[in-house]
Amino acid sequence: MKINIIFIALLQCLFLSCNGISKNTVQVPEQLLVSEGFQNPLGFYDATPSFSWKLAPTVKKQMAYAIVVASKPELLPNQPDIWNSGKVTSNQSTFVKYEGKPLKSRQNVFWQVQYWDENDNPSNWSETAQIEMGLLSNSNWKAKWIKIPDPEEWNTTQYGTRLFRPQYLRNDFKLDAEVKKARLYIASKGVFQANINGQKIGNDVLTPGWTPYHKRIETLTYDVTENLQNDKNSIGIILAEGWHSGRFGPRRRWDTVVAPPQVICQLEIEDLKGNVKTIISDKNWKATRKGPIRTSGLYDGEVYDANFEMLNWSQPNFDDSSWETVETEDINLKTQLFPKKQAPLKNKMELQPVQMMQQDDNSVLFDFGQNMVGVVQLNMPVKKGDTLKLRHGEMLDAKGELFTKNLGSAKSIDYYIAKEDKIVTWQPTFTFHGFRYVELSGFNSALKPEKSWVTGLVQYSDFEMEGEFKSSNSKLNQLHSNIQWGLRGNFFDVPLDCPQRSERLGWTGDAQVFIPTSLYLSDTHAFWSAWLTSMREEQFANGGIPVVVPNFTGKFAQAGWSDACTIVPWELYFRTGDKGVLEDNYKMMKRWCAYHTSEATNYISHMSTVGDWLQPYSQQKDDRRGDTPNTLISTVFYAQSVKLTMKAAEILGLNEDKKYYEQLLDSISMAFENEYFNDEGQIKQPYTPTQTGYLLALGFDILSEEKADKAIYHLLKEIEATDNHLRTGFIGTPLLAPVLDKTGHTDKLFEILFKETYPSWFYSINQGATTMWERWDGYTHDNGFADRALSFNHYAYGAIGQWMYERIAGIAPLEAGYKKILFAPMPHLKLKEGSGSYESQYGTIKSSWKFVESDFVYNIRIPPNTSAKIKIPLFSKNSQDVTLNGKSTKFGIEGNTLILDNIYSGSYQFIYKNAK
Ligand code: RAM
Repeated sequence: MKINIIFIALLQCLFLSCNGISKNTVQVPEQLLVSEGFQNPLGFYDATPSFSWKLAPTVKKQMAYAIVVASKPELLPNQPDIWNSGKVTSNQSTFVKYEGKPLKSRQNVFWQVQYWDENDNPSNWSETAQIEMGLLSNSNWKAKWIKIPDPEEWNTTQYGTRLFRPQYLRNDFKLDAEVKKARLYIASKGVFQANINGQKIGNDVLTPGWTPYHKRIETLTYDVTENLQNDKNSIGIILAEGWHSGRFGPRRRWDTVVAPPQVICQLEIEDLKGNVKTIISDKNWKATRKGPIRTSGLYDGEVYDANFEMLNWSQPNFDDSSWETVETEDINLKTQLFPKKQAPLKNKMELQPVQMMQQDDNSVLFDFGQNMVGVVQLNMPVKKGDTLKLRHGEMLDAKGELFTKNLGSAKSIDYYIAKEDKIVTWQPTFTFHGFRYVELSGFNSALKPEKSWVTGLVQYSDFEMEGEFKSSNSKLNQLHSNIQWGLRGNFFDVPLDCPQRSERLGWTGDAQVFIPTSLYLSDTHAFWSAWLTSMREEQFANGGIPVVVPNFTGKFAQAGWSDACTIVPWELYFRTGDKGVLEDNYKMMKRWCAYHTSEATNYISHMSTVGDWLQPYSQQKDDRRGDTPNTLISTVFYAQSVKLTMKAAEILGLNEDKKYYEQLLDSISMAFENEYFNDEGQIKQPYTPTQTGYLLALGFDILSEEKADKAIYHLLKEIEATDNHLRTGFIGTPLLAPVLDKTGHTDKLFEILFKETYPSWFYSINQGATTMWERWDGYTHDNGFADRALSFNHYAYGAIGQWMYERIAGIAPLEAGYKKILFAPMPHLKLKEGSGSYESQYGTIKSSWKFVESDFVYNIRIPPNTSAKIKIPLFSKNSQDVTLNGKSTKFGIEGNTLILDNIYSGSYQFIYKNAK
């Protein structure tokens, strides 16, 4: 036996050394990312990127790192000609700033990283990652904007607005040398799809996306090396309205004078000898409006007529002599062309219908079982002359027919007109819809419809949905799923309020309440950061921030909404640890605070506000506005914006600023307390006391401790007066959980959260919600549809997700970016188990608990290079009842919790005997 063991050990030894692995070798860093989470980006935007990597799960801590950057992979790691950080003693493994010369347009660099673990043992160098820059300056563009000449008279839509028929633009060129590398740089005012030699370029949709076009238009970069061929080549672009032209946004729904779409592109082709040939959009291009996509708009849908198909139109040898010569326009220096700062929209998932209901001979209704956003792909037999019609809707009416009233003026109808008998596979290209049901009509009545005819293509910005949440309560799990779908449906290049009606705008208020939840659910760092760029560009000269970004509403700011400009940067920094977010946005935050000050008298703000939007049972004339006094709301947000700017100043080391904001915050808080609260901690006359009024004051910590203690009592009274139901709208609802939790009233919170009656989260679920709704009672089985505010995909009330992760699962950041994690689950008797997982910058964080008979079993996972504080409820006074990984451990006690602090990476199990 002994001999055997020795023999096996010998073998193992041999095996390990053969592979060059010795016991002490530290595993290499993995998942090398730059800036806001980009992996080997092509066409990158950031000339001074930051670097992040993950350590192997077995490592506790990083003691030091080294980064090398070179112009060629073969120079790594020993001859980095671009930048060498040297060995830096630091535990920082995320967002380490590059300190070499700013990277230039088109520059291609390669990098590696190495780290030293807690015993100062070095890892090997990582694999090589790379960055290729896009075109960073307008001066890099030789191309011109092109478009088809305007018609003598515009066709119009039924609303009298100009109809910009999709343009097909093409150009032929010749190559006489073998291609080494080719890049297509492209952008549009409108949305485009590019093709080379008959092949579609890229698999993204509605590019380039949506920014304040008058300031900045995003450019995409594609590697098209493989698409080119010797001799004759052809490039073709389809260009449609998108967000830029046509019917979009409140004013433009009816506006007639909007500029037509334009496109610009530059194809740079390097041959084996290093010669570069550049094909640009210019006067040599030809264009037509007579292509198969007859019309396409974001609100109204797309009409595709196959009779207009132009075989091989983006291939060489196509006869374009009947096409028009394009009009060109020079680049306007005011409008910046800049690489896209986030991943584009993509088809991210496919849904099959769960049910099919034939309505008559040639009309059938499909139910995808899930309210979703994107388009329907058809895969079905067609006969020449068929006009297939796809109508989209989120709900069915009492007769079981498609309900479309809530779409406003958005038609959301797609058509496919067949030119021959065949099996067609088709989907619209330049539109999107919010729907659960689709009605298909116009097919040959001899056919028996099949579910396989339609597939729902779910589209959203290309990020991963990594967060996981589970509990023993199925409605809570459904709520989590609804919140996820709210995110999928509305994170559509910018954070939208809703994806279906004739609105679909980047409402700031909705965004600021939802950002923490969104970051639990998904890797949306770059998404948010890109949106903040647009927000900075939209800031008014007086420091005001519009209520929607990009701005479509006009030149005014509103408290609680425009404050997104301080809340979003702060949350994004705190949850990712990326200081760059604060650096980029600090100036905007400061200017916003100054604007707030200009709207205040004696520290009480008179800035207008949307109010506690859609508070149930509002007594106001416009009942979408809640009862909480406007100036109370505005002053609270004034204080909150000042506080976050103060915190940002502290992180950025701006001490003078920090002091200034500290004092300002004190003055606002004092004025606020005097103005709105009496000695008993009650909202005083003539102001109307509301749940939201108390929640804002307590949630943002504006009251003195003494008043806050008293105010809780009045908040509870307000809640009891409504039979423990919420009476809060968009800005009050997100604060219910944090306030009741931090003041120790979790029983009350669970009661509100688990309510089945109106208004509550579960109430909408009981009415069939598969997404978050704009109103809790948007539809009810008893009364049908509400009168207005009828979006069935509005993520704002999904803000409760943050608390579900923090306290039901038990995962929260204690230090920025989860460098230190707080595990503090709150097992409530309404639940038997709860668990969650979060993909942090350092690796996966897991927390899961359950009751096993009378024991409380709790498992956590702490990723490398972080530490954690663990709080477990003190079920019995006897902390001896708890074991950690099978051994008894010494815990501290804080109030009603057992505490274990400064725990490093690894997996741990706690068992608490006799917890129930
Ligand atoms: C609505 C939007 C949005 C809300 C504003 C005030 O039209 O849907 O959700 O923030 O108004």
